[in-house]
Amino acid sequence: MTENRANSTAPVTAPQHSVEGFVKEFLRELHFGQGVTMERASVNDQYLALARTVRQYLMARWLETARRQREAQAKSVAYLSAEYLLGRQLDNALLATDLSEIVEEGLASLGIDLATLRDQEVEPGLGNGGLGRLAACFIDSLATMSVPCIGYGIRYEYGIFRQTFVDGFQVEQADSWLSLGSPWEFPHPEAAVTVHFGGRTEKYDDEGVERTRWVPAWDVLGVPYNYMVPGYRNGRVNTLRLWSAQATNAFDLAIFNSGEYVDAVRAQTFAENISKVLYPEDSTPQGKELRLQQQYFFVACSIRDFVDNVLPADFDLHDLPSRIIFQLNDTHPVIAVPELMRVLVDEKKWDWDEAWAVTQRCFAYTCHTLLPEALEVWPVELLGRLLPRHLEIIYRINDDFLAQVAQRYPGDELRLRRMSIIAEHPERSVRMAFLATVAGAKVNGVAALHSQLLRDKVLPDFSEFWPDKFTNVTNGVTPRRFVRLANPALSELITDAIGPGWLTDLARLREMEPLADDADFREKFRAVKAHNKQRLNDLLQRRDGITLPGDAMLDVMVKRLHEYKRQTLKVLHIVSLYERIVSGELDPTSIPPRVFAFGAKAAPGYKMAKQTIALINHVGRTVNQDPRVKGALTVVFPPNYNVTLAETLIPAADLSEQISLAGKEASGTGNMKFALNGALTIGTDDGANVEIRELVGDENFFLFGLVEPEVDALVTAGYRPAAYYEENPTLRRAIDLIASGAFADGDRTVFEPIVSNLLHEDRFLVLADFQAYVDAQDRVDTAYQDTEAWTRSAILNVARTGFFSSDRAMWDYIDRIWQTQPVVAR
Ligand code: F58
Repeated sequence: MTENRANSTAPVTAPQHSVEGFVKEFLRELHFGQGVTMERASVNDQYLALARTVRQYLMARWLETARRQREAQAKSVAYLSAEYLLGRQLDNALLATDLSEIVEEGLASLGIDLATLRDQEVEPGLGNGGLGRLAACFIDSLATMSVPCIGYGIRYEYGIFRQTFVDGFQVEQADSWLSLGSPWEFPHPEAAVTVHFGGRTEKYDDEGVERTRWVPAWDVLGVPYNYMVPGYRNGRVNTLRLWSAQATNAFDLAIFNSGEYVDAVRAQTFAENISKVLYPEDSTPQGKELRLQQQYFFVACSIRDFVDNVLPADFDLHDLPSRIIFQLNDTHPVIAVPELMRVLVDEKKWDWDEAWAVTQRCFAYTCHTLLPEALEVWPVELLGRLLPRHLEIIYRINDDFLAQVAQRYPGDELRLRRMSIIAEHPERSVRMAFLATVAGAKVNGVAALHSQLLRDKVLPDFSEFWPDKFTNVTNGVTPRRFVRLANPALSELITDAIGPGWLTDLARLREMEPLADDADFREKFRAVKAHNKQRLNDLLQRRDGITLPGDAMLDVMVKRLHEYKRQTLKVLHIVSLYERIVSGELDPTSIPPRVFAFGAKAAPGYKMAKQTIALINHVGRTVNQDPRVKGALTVVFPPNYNVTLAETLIPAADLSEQISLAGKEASGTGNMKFALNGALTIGTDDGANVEIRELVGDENFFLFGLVEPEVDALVTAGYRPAAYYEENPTLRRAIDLIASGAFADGDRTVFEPIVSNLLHEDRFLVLADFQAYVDAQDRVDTAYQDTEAWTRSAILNVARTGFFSSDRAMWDYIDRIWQTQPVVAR
C-alpha cells in the first residue's frame, strides 16, 4: 500500500532515449494503443503508434512545466487567436526531443521508412494564412524561450478547405483532418465549460444595489483539447488549448415530453455547429452570425478556464493583471473584453470602475491589417440578439470613453462621432477595432511601416488621444520550422560554419557574412539550393505529376490570393514575356530560363480572386505547351498550398515575389521565410519588405513601384488606369492578348471581368506599377546571370535577416507590452 502511494507520486519519466528504448515503446503503442501486430499494421497504424510514442518523450516535460508554473505563480501570456495554422506536428516533436536519428534507425530496424510515416500526417490547417501561422510561430517561440504561455483557440472539425483545380478553376473540398485520428490532442470532456447565448437581461436588487443578470436562452459546452507546444530542447512544453463545441445534455423537456424526441436532439446538435468549420475568408470578414458565435464561444471558454482552473482557487482577481495578459490576435477575440467585465461585474459583483480598471490592464491588441473593409464590425441588432448583456456593457464602455473624449475636446461633436465604438452608418454597429483600442493597454501593428500607418491613417484620433498606447512589433517566423526543418541542408551548412547556437539566437547568422566572399562556401551554398530544387521536383512529381525543368531560376509567389497582393501583376509580367518572345521582340535565349511558381487559395466567395487563379492556370497551360518558349518560361501552380508545401517550396526558391501595393500589406511573413532561406526579394516598399531591404541592403533587394505617399497622391488626384494601357505598348499588348481569348481557347468572355477591372477600376494600381515591375525583373535577369554575385547576395540575405526570428518578436512583446518573465528550471 505505502509502496503504491510512493509510486503514484514518483515523477513521470520518459522512455529511454535510445534505439532500443524507442522500439520497445513503439511496439507497445502499436500493440496496446492501436491493437494490431506489426504484420497487420497499416501505414496509418504505424504513424499513430509513432506519434504516440514520440509524445511519450514529451509528457514528463509537459507535466513538469505545468507544475513549475503553478509553483512559480508567474505572469502568463494567454494568446487569444481564432486561428492557429500549425503545420505538421511529428517532425517538430522529433526535433524538439532530438529523436530523429533514433527514430529513423529504430523504424528501419523494423523495416519501416520514417519518411512514409511523415507523409501520413494531415496538417492541422486551423487558419487562413499569415495571421494564423504567426500565432503558431509565436507559441513555438514562447515555449523555446521558457515563457509561460497558453494558446487559446478553436478546434475546428474542418480546417481551411482543400483546394483542387477543375479545368484550372478552384474547387473546394472539405478538409477532414481528423478522419484518420489525431494523435497530438488530449481531450478533456470532464473539464468542459458551459457557454450561454441569447435571451435577455434583467435588473434585480442585490441588497440595495441594483444589478443586472443575463437570462440566456441556450447554451453549449466547450470541451478543451490540449496540444503540446514543445520548446526546442529546453525541457519546456507549453499548452495550446482548443475548444470544441458540444451539445449540453439539458434537453428541452417540453419538446421531449411532447414526443418530439428527434427535434429535441436536433436542436441540441445545432450547438455543435459552432466549432464545425473555419471561415475561409482572408482579409474581408463576413458578418456571419455563426462567426460571432465562434468568437464568443472560444473566448468565454478561455476566460472561464483561466479564472476557474489555471489560477489557484483562493486567487484575488484584483491581482489578475499580475498573472495574465490576454493578447488579442486581431479583433476576432475582442468580445473577451465585455465578457471579462460581465464576469467581474455580474458574477463577482464588483463595481464597474473597479472592474474596468482591472480589465484595461489585462488586454493588449494586435492589428493585422490596413484595409478598411477588413476591420470587423458587428451589427448592433445581431450582437444584441446573441449577447444582450455584452451589448449593454459595450454601450457603457463607450459612454464612459466618449465622456473622457468630450472632456478633453469640449464641443468637438465630429470627433465624438468619429471615435465612437458604435458606428451609425450604414447600419448601427460595433467597431471591434475601436473597442480593442479603448480596452487594450497597448495596441500594436506588425511591421514598422504598418504601425506608422495604423497611427496615422487607421486610428489617428486614438493615437492622438493615447500616444503611448501605440507601439510596433515587427513580425517574425520560427527558425526551427522554417529553417531547420524545412531546409536541413542549409541548416547543416550554417551549423558547420558558425556552430549550432543560431537556432535559438538567430541574430548570430551575422557571423556568416564574411563567408559571402568565400568562393568555396558559395559553391556549397549553390549545392544546397540545387539539392532543394531537386527535393521540390521530387515532391511535385509525386504529388501533382509536375516536372520542373532542370537549372532554371525559381521565381515564387505564394500567399493567399487577394487583389491587393497583386498576383495579377505577376501574370501580366509572364504574359508580357510570352508575348514578346512569340512576337519575335525578345530572344528567349537572352534571358535565364525561369520557372514561375504560384501557390494560393482564394476565399470561396471571392469572384475576382477565383478568376485570377483560373487565369494563372490558363496562362500556364498555354505557355507550357508552346514550343516557342519551351525551356525559357514555365508556369507551375500546384494546388492546395499549405504549410507542408511551403516547407519544400520556400527553400528551393531563388526569387521571392512580395509585390503588394505599397501601404496595403501589413507585414507579410512569407517574405521573411524566403530571405532566411536564401532567396532574393523583388518587392515594393510595403510591410516588412521595408525592414528586409534595410537589413540586407539595396544592392541585395529588387525594389520597385510607388511608395505609399505616391499611392495616396495618385488616388486622390483621380487614378485612370486606362491611361497606362494607352501609353505603354508592352502593357497594352499583354492585356490585349488576355482580352483576345488567347488563353481561353479563343473565348473572350472568360477573362473579360479581369481585363475590364484592370482598365476601368484597378483599385490596387497594377497598371501604374507595371513598367517599374518589368524593369525590376530585367534587373533580376541580369543579376542572375552573374552566378557568383547572385550567390553572394543570397548568402547575405540569410546572414542579415536573423532579426526576423519570432523569438526576437516575442522579446519585443515582452519588453513593450507584456512585461512577463521566462520561468527557468531550478
Ligand atoms: C495577415 N492577415 C496580414 N488575416 O495580411 C499580413 O500582412 C501579416 O503578415 C499577417 O497577418 C501576420 O501579421 C491575415 O492573415 C487573416 O487571415 C484574417 C482571417 C479572418 C478574416 C479576416 C482576415
